[in-house]
Amino acid sequence: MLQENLQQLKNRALDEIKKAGDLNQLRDLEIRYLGRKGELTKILRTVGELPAKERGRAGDLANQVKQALASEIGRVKKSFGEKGEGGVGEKEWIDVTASKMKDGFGHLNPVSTVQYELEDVFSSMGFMVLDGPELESDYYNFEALNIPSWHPARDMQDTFYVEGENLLMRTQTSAMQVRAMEKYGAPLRAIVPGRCFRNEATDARHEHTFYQLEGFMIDKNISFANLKAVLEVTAQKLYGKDTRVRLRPKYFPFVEPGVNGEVTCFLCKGKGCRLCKNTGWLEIFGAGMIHPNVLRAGGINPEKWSGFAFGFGLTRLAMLKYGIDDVRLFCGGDIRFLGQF
Ligand code: FA5
Repeated sequence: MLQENLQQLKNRALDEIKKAGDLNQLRDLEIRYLGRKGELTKILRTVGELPAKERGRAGDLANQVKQALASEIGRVKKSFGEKGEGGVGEKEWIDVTASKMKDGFGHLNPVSTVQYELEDVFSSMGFMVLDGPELESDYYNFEALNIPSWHPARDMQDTFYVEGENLLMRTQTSAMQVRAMEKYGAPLRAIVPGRCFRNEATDARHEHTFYQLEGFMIDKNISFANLKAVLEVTAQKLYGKDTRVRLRPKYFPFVEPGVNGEVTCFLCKGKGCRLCKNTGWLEIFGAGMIHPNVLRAGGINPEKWSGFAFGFGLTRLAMLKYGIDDVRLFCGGDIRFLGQF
């Protein structure tokens, strides 16, 4: 009797497995026959109630049926493409011809693009590229640069101070001059791109956070002519070979003499336009011969060595290059602004 029941159940189950149209139907069958409360499981449970001499054969048969059904369900599942958890199931598939989703790839910030261009130019002239701390000591940012605490020049570069620590957010990459001299001595050629901070009323040309690129060269017999030559090569690489450099006197306490550096306006080629306010020149850096006091602070003998230093407003260079008319856009966090470059 039990034998007959088992045989019938097996035939019925195999027939239904054959007819199953998808994985879900198969899983239902698996539960219906082999599950904890499944039909076959119920029969298996009754085996124990049979008289002892029938029990062995009935148990063997029930197990054979169980294995046959399990293996058939497994085989058909495979043919439906079930790959286990995390795999590609029967309803999932990969369309290799589909176009990729609209991408969200980023790109270099315009300031980085200009920075890397300048790094290439200066590396080709033997300058190291250095990095320095944004949280700087009063000493390296001011004192060592010939700007003692009483000096009026401090008023031009107010910043954010850490109370009681003698630390501040650096106002200029010039803060790396003495650090580099202490570490590398003379001769020395280095540039320092980096972020600077100032506490000042913001407007279209002034932000609390902006980028500069400092450079300095110290060697025997370095003169103003070397400064002009290096900056002219740089300007020509940036803006074309007809670009000229104009130097006009400007006071910075850490250079003597000091200058404001202008280059031929790349838009109008010097004729005068809106960008250069009809002067034909664009002011892009401050520079000068390193003051003897600064060389001394860096442990370098000014009787033996001389050098020049310059500082570009990197953010300003990016603004000029890409025609950006408001510096505040860089810190505005509006992705539509960056997406334009
Ligand atoms: C300096 O910072 C000097 N350290 C430059 C220097 C280096 C002179 C070496 C001599 C020798 P200045 O304060 O002018 O100089 O700033 C240099 C450039 O930084 C400016 O021309 C401008 O492009 C940029 N800059 C200064 N303040 C801001 C600001 N608040 N927002 C955006 N850019 C600024």
